[in-house]
Amino acid sequence: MSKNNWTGFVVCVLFSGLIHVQAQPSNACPPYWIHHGLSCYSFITGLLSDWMEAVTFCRDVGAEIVEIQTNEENNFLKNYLLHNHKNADFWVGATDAFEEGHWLWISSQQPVKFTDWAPNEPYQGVGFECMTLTARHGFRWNDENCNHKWGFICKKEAENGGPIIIG
Ligand SMILES: [Ca+2]
Ligand SMILES: [Ca+2]
Repeated sequence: MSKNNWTGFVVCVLFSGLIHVQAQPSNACPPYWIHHGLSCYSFITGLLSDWMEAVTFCRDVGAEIVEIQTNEENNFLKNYLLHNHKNADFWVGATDAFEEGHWLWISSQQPVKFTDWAPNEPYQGVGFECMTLTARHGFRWNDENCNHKWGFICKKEAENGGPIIIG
């Protein structure tokens, strides 16, 4: 690498770092919400709720119960729970209450496409219409009786979460 190329490389790396820092502003999420990608997440553990209460709570705070769209987002949630809340299950926003076996994300009404069901799940069928991330299987997915009381995860868009173009 010539001296000029090397200088360009260093400047490029520094510039990338600058963009990365500015794409994650500290005010993107409210206090106690976790910023990841373009979203903010709140892991509610102090208010054990049935699934419908969890849906309502998230809407009341201007969010939605979490909808998991990608493997990358799913891994973020699993890793966060494994490091911070490893002994309890958490409600997420999918249900097959409308048609047994047809799982929908409640916030967007879209069918669940990407999946990460735990071994032998979904298992119980009728009467088990709501989804948890289950601690028993490293926070992979489980169909659960909607009346159980668990913590839950709310999600909303981050403020200024998109990349900022400099220059
Ligand atoms: Ca079911
Ligand atoms: Ca199950």
